[in-house]
Amino acid sequence: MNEYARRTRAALPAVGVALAAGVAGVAGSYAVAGSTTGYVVAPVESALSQAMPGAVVTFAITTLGSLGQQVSLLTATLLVVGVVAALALGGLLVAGRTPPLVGALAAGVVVGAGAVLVTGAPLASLGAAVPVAVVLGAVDLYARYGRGGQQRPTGRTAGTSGVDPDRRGALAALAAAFAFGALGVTLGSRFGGVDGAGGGAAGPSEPAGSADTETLLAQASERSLDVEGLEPLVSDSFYNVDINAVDPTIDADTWTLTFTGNVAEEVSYDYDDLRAMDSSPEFVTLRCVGEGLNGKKMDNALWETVPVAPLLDEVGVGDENCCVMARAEDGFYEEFPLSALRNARIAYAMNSESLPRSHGAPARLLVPGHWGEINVKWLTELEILEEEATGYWEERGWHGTGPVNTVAKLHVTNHDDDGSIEVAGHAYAGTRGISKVEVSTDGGGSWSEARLSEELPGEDVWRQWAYRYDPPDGDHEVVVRAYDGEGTMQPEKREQSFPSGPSGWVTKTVSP
Ligand SMILES: Nc1nc2c(c(=O)[nH]1)N[C@H]1C(S)=C(S)[C@@H](COP(=O)(O)O)O[C@H]1N2
Ligand SMILES: [Mo]
Repeated sequence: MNEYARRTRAALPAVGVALAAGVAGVAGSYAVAGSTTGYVVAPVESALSQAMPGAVVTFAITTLGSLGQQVSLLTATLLVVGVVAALALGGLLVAGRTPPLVGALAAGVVVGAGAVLVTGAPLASLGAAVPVAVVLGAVDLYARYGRGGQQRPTGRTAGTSGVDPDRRGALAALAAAFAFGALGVTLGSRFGGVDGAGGGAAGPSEPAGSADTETLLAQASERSLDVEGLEPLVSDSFYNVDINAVDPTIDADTWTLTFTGNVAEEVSYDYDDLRAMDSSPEFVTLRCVGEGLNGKKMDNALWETVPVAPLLDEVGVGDENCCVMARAEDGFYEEFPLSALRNARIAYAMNSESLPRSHGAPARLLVPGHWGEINVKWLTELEILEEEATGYWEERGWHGTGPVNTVAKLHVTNHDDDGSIEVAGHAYAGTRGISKVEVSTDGGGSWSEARLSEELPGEDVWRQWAYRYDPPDGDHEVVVRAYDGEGTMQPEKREQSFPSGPSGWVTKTVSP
C-alpha cells in the first residue's frame, strides 16, 4: 500500500464520524422544527429552487410534477448534511490539539450559529447543534480514554484527523446517528414545530362555517353526479403547487396585509380586521397553468371570502395605476392587472374550516377566472403599481397571469355489467362558465352531448360531465370538448402547458 492509500484509509473513520454528525444534526433539527422553515434544510431548498434556471424548473414541473420538489428537497438535504459533516470534521481536527470536548463543543457552536443564520430560528438550531456536539464529544472521549483507559497522544501526525477514531468507533457513531435520524424523523413529523405552529393550521381552530356554508356544501354534494370514481364538485383532495418544499407557518395573531406602492396612504389590516369585514362563502375553482392537459391540478372548494374592492377604495387607489404586485411570506410574488384585483377576494377559510397551512393560512388571494399562480397564498402585501412589472413565474418564462383556457377532462371510464361504458370528468372555463360538453366515441367523427351537473352558484366554478354509450367492437378513440358560457368551443389545437397553459381536446383509447 502506498503512502497516499494508507493516509486515505486512516482518514476514513474520521470522515464516517463526521458524516454521522451531519446526519444527526440534520435529524435533530427536523426533530425539533418538523416541516417548518425552522428546519435547516427548508431555507436551503428554497434558495436552491429560487436560484434554479427557469428552464430547469419548467422541466421539473412539466415532466417530474411534484417529484421535482422531492428531488430538490433531497438535494438540499444532502447538501446540508455535507456542510454539517465538513464542520464536524473541522471539530475533529481541532479536538486533536485541544483539551477534551473542546473540539466537539466548538463544532456544535459553529453548526448552531450557522443554523440560526440560515433559519432565524434559535430553538430549532439547538436541535441541530446538540446532536453534533454529542456525537463528536462521545467519539472524542472514546478516542482519548476508551480502549483500556489509556490517554492517547494528541497532535499525532498520522492520518488527517486530530482525534483519531478507529473503525469500530466510527461505525458505532454512524449507527447511532442513523438511529437518531429515524427518531428525529418520527419526532419531527409528530411534534415538530417549536418556532411556529408546526404541521397544523396556523389560523384559529374554530371552524369558520356558517349555516350558509353548510347549505352550500350540501348543495355541492347533491349536485355532484353519481358516477363511481368521479371527484365530487367540492374536491375531496385539493391539489397544491408551491415554490418551496416547506410551507411558511404564519401566526394569524401577528399576520398583516399591507397595501403599499402608489396608494394615498399605506394601510395594514390584521387578521381581526379581516374577520370583522363582511364575508360570504363562495365556490371558486383553481387550475394550474403548469398542469398537463388531462392533469389533476384543477380543483374546487367553498371559500369564505372578503372582496378586495372596498379595501382599494379605503386605501385610495387612483386610475393612474395599471397593476398590482402581490407578495407572500414564502418569497413568492406575482403581478397582474388592477382590473383583476378589483374583482379579487381574500379567503381565510376553506370548506368550513380555517384556511389550511398548505393553501395559504391565514389568508390568500382568489382571482376569479385566472390561472392559479396569481391566487397568492400566505398573502402579506399588495403593492399598487403605475407600471408593469414581472412576477415570479413570468421571470421563468411562463405566461400564467391571465384567464384560464377552457377544458373538459376525462378522468373516469366505467365499464358496466350491461356492457355499456360511462366516461366522465370535469369541465372548466373560469368566469366564462361551461354551457355544454360533447363526446365523440369514434375519434371525432360524430359528437353527442354529455349530461352536465347542475350549475353551482358562483362566477368561477367548474361542472361535471358524464356520458354513457354502447361501445363498438374493439378499441375506439373517445374525444371530449367543452363549450364555454359564450358558446365558444374549446380549441382543438394541442398546446403544451409551457408557457401559456395546456390546450386541445382530451382523447383516450378505450377498450370495450
Ligand atoms: N405564496 C404562494 N402563493 C402561491 C404559490 C406559491 O408557490 N406561493 N403557488 C401558486 C400556484 S402556481 C398555484 S397553481 C396556486 C395553487 O394553490 P393551491 O396550492 O392552494 O392549490 O397557488 C398559487 N399561489
Ligand atoms: Mo400554478
